[in-house]
Parts: sequence; C-alpha cells; structure tokens
Amino acid sequence: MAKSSSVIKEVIEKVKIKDTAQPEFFQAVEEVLTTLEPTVSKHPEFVKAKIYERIVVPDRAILFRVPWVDDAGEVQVNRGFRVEFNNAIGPYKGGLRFHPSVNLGILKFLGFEQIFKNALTTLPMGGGKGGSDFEPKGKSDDEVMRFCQAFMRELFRHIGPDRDVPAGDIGVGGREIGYMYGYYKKIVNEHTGVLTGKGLSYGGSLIRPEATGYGTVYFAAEMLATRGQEFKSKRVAVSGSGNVSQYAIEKVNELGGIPITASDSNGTIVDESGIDANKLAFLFDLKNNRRGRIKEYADKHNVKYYEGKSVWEVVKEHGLKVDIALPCATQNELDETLAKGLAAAGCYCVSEGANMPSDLNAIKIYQENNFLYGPAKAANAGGVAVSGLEMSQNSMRLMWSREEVDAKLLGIMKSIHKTCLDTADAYGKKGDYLTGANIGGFIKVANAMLAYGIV
Ligand code: NDP
Ligand code: 2IT
Repeated sequence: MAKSSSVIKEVIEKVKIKDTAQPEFFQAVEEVLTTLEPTVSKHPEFVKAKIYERIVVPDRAILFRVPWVDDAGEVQVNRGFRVEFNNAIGPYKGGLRFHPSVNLGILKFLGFEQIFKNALTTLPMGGGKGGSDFEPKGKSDDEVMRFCQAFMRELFRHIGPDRDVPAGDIGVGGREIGYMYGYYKKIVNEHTGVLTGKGLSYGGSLIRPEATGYGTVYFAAEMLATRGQEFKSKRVAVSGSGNVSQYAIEKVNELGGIPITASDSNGTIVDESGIDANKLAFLFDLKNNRRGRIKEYADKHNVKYYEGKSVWEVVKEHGLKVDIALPCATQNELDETLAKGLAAAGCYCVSEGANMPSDLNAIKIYQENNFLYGPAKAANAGGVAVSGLEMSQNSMRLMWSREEVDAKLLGIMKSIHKTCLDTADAYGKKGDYLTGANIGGFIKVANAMLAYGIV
C-alpha cells in the first residue's frame, strides 16, 4: 500500500513539474488521481503497465494559426487547438470552446475530464477538446462565419466520424456548428457525422440542445431520491444563462422546482418568484437571438440585478436561501468561501452542469457538510451522451423521436448515477459520487489501454 500510494503522488508531482503554467490541468489531474488511490492496490496490472503515468499525457495536442478578416477589412489572428487526449474506447469526442481565456492548459483539463465522462456514458467515445481564444461576443454573423471557416480550414484534416468528432461548448452553439459543418462538407465533400450539435435538418439529434441541462437536473433528481426528496417547491440557484443553464432552468420548472437565479459574465439576477416558462422564453430570445446581457432580464421583469457579482457571491453576501445549486457557467466558480456561503444558505445538493465549477477546497466543504454532490463528469454527461446518440443516428441514417432520445438520456443519467454509487461502494467510499465517477470512468479506459499493450 505504501508503494501504491506513492505511484499516484509521483504522477501528480510529475504533472506539476512538467506541465507548469497549466493550473487548471493540474487541478483536474489532482482531483481525479487522488480519488483513484483505492484502484492502485486492487489493480497491480495498472501500476505495472504505467497506466496512471500514461493517462495524464494526451495522445496529441494540435496547435494552429487561425487568420481571418474582420468587417473592417483588417486581418485578425487567433490560436486554434485540438487536444486528442485518449481514444482507448472510441473516437475522440468533445466540444470546442471559443472564449478569450482559452489556452492549452484549459483545453487539456477539459480533454482529460472528457475521457472519464465519456466512459461513464456507456457509449464508445474517447476524450478530446478543442477551441480558440476567439471572442464571439460583439462580432457580426459574417465575422463569426469567416472565423469558423478559417478554423475549419485547418481542423478538417484532423477530424472525422471515426477519428475525432467535435461539438459545442462555451461560445459554440448551433450557429457556429452550422458554419463549421458547412465548410467541412464543402472542402471534404462528404456528408458525415463529423460534428455533433448539428441543426435538425442536416443530421442533428432532437434533444441535443436540451441534453446537458436536462441531464444535470435528472442527475440531481436521482441524488435527491436517495434521501427521499424531489425538486418540487425547492429553491434552485442556477449560474450562467447559456445553453446549459437555459435547459436546466426549463427542466427545474417542469419538475416543480423554483429557479431563482441566472447570470452572465457581467452580473446576476435574482427572481424570487421564479424564472417561469414565460420569463424563460424571454431569456432564450435575449441570449440566443439578440445576444444581449442578463441585466435586460432584471429591467424587463423588475427584479434585482447585481452588477459584477456571481450567483455564488450574491448567495453568500445577501443570505439568499437556496436548497439546490446548479453551477452551469464555467470552471472554478466556487471556492471554499463561496461553498461555505452555500452551506450557510441551507443548500445540500450541488449538481455540476459546468465543467469543474467547484475547486478542490469547495468540494471539501460539500463533503464536510454531507451535501449530495454530483461532480461534472457525471452530472453534465448528458450532453455528450446525446452527442453519442447523434453519431449513432447519423451512422444508421435515421432520426429518433424526441421522446425516444429523451428516454435514452434519462436512462443514461440513471445508469451513470448507479455506476457512481456502486463503484464508490465497491471501493470503500459509500455515497461518494466523486470517487465513484472517477473510478467508474477510469476502470473502463484503463482496461482498454491494458488490452492494447504498450502503444
Ligand atoms: P454558453 O456559451 O452557452 O454559456 C456560457 C454561460 O456562462 C454564459 O452565460 C456566460 O456568460 C457564462 N460564462 C462563461 N464564461 C464565463 C466566465 N469566465 N465568467 C463568468 N461567466 C461566464 O456555454 P454552455 O452553456 O454550453 O457551457 C457552460 C458550461 O457547461 C461550460 O463549463 C461547459 O464546458 C459546460 N458544458 C457544456 C456542454 C454543452 O453541451 N454545451 C456539455 C457539458 C458541459 P457570458 O455570455 O457573459 O460570457
Ligand atoms: O463538456 C462537454 O461534455 C461538452 N461540451 C459536450 C461535448 C460533446 O461532444 O457533445
């Protein structure tokens, strides 16, 4: 055991030294590997084959230049990336993020998380992630189109329906996928399932836009059920107001919960009477069509707006009462102090729609307070799961109904929930969803890597 625990520590230490200036990647590695400790003594074959050392290094990371011309005729240059992290159990699969903060370290964290998330879905998908430091905000449709085309002009040679299948993430939705798919189809002259999140008329799947938000709420509902609870009449704090947040709010309403917050990078609104279906329709239009700021919601519906504050700061500073928290914006939204604020607010359930929204100290607070804590790679796996179903439909050249896909999504979220609990139990960590998710995803990938020998 002494030797085994040092294996994990050595790998974490090595990543810290080798991958300097990639704090988010280090954070993800530390979070995952620490919880893999119980696998070391049970699987000496993983130690011998150096699976732990191998799994923290991507298969490859592609960096490229993306030159494009803005509306003023000026040449702009962005950085493009695709991290193909691990394809042991299927083609690389994962989103593309367009946000000024994007860099190699952030995409490595996302690609690393994606390996285990995708393994949990029960579908055959490896882990990858990509994107650019391009800022879509404030750009015209034409500029976004020219950027997407320039991005695909290089990316096309690295992807393929059996090789690497990108999708959306922050800053990449239906519009961007349309432009990128259109350009791929033009230059490769093939109509294949090379991207997911496509429009319904050209190969998209019903429920894909809804899948991440719905899945996060389904996962929370499963966790609540273990304590005999449900969403009905619960006050739910949601952060963000993009794709994941919008459909999380929709599903919370459907289940009788009361979504009371939403945010963007400028501030937070608190709607004590609940963001109901009508107000959500306004939010959809505001964010998806007019691409406006969340403050407009406050002006329109006469509710409180906190400029420059995150949802979790508002909860802490204004003593907002919250039962359930759904962080759905971005990484590291919650630290120790803000997690303590949640506990003080009466919160006992966190289901992560975003990737790594809670840092390691926040997670400790959830654990100390006996929260139901659904970690991102389990709770938000519904999005990539339905992407996997989009791939299946593309391969079969058919389209399933809304009800069929939603039923499959619900089934997958229930299965992930069960895998988390069963695995946690089997490895002596009863009720620990974080350990269950990490080990559950890892074992499947590790066994495949073992089968291939040293490659
Ligand atoms: P969107 O771009 O649709 O929305 C992102 C939302 O989060 C916006 O409201 C945005 O505000 C806010 N936000 C983003 N970055 C920041 C930041 N640095 N600070 C404050 N607010 C920020 O993205 P998605 O909804 O698709 O993604 C949200 C999260 O969910 C991400 O962590 C993503 O990785 C994760 N995820 C997404 C999946 C999907 O299928 N789309 C699947 C699984 C996980 P603003 O508009 O002002 O920037
Ligand atoms: O983080 C994620 O799982 C996503 N952004 C979705 C990836 C996908 O391939 O649908």
